[in-house]
Amino acid sequence: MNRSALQLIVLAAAVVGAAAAATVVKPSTLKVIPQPVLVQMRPGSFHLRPGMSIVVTAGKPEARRVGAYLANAVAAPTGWKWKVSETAKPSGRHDAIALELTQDDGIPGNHPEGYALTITGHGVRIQAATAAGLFYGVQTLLQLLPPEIESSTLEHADWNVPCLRIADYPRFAWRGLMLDVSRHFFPADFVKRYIDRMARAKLNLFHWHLVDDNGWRIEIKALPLLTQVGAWRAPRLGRWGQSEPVKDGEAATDGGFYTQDEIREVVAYAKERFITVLPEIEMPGHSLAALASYPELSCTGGPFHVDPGTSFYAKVDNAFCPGNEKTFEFIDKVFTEVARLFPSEYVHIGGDECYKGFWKTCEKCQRRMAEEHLANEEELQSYLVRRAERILESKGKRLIGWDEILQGGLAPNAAVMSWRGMDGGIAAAKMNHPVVMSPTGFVYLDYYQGDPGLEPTTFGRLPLSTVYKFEPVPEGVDSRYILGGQANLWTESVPNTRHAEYMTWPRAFALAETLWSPKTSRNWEDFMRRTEAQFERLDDAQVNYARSVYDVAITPARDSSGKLTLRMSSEIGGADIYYTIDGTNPDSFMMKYPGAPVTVPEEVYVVKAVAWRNGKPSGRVLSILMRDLIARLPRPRS
Ligand code: TNX
Repeated sequence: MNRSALQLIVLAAAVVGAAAAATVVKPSTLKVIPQPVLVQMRPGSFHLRPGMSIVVTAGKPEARRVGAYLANAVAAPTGWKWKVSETAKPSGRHDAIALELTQDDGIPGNHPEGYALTITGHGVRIQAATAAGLFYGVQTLLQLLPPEIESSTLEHADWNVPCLRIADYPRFAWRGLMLDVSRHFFPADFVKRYIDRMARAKLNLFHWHLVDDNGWRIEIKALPLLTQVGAWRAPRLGRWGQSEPVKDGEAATDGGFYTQDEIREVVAYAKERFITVLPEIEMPGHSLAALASYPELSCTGGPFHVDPGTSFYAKVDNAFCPGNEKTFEFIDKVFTEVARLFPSEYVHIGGDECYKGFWKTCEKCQRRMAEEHLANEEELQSYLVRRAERILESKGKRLIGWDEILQGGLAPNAAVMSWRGMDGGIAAAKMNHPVVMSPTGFVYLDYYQGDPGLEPTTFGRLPLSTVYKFEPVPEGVDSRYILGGQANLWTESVPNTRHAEYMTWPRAFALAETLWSPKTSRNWEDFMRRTEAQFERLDDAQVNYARSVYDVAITPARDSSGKLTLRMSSEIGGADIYYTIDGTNPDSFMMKYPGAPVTVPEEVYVVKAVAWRNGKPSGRVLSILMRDLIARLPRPRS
């Protein structure tokens, strides 16, 4: 039995013992995400009032800040002014919210992020060994309040919280979410709101993908062209990847960047929410925005344009030249400023999808390979990553990169973020390197979350239920090397902030639960019940989210006799699917999908389907032309 399982049992025994007299109500009445480790409902409730006090452990500014955060969260919708005060032992107080920093045995599992939340008829008590633990207790408390807590308009609040005891701590220390701000730029205010929502879900790592081929988004004072040139591109409205190349003399008007002041603000804002900001500075590939600014760092010399969403891979040189010493001077300058701006232990150097074709014909690269006895271009990439690691280490940082940094040999102390499945992570863990699992098949938030016939154009497929099956620790791997997991929102097909939210929620709820809650507590139906409750909270918070779970998805196939069959599904439980093949709109009087694939004649022009639940349509009507369904069939092998 592993240590945390043992701790859980010891803890469960302690809590159950202490509460022997209490009536145990099923925890399924709560709507908290991620599911806490242990919940014990008790009879009664505690009434919240405008003039209450938050009492925190004396002499601990970090606890005071958590108290202020709670007071602000409650003030936003209610106008209540809860005062924060200090005392040596907050937990004795009646009629207050006590936030107690303590090393007592009652703290769940010796986990640095653990907390115990106790609500009685007399008050609320959160105990934790760290301010982070207190903060997570506050997050749970906020989720016990009605959805209106998320609103920013003044409400008349008459709020009770149920008596209970919760003991809780995370399964993984790295609970990440990545936002790509290069493919599309999102302003700092939005980034803060994004961080707010992460905090609610107890996610604690914000990976900021700050540079790529399509825009350099971080001010580097020693290299001003990065933002004067690299942050701007020609505007395009067409489909990403099919845009027209930049024309001669065309103005680069689309883009933006964060000033260092804005970066510091976001980092501080995240810190108040116990979220680490991990900056990513991509190299050696995905670097067209940097090369448009400083073309002398490429093998071919340019000139280059910041890419506006064309198909340029392998046609335009977008990698730094590792044969050129100036490349390393550039990296040093960038990392000097990045290391000062971000307190995070790690800096992410990208490392993925580097096209190495131009290195093959570059004199400097070939000379470097001969001098350094590098057998191939993969090893040349490794050479660059190792030097990047030494530069970072000289500035007190550690390196993390996408799993391609394994090609040609892993840098000595590097951590690996595994995106092309889990294999890279498994290989790195077996070499005793730290790993963050972030596989496309489970956590790529840029993929379609419902039927492509209903969703804004993108690619891939990642329904909510698949995210909920994410398991970061593969069999046979020592779990000590798996720091945790992360979902990634790449934004090629995400042109605005509303859509960034739509792609994130509710899938990031599923992510949060897989990374925080015990593996054994996973329960899709219960998760959906709680997710539906979270939708109301997001409505109040005016955060966009996808309701794709209520829609129908259709998967075509051919049966053994070659006939076309359609499988129809809805992710939400308890739904019936109705469909038509005559072009009319489906309702509950139309054909009911029998639960197994149906055969449909190919002369049909259009198929329409909708899910019904509780006597009403639950989602949107999916309408697909037969020829588009046929185009979805796997191509026969020739
Ligand atoms: C691969 S994941 C990439 C990104 C793209 C993404 C689209 C990774 C390390 N590289 O540059 O945006 O696919 O899904």
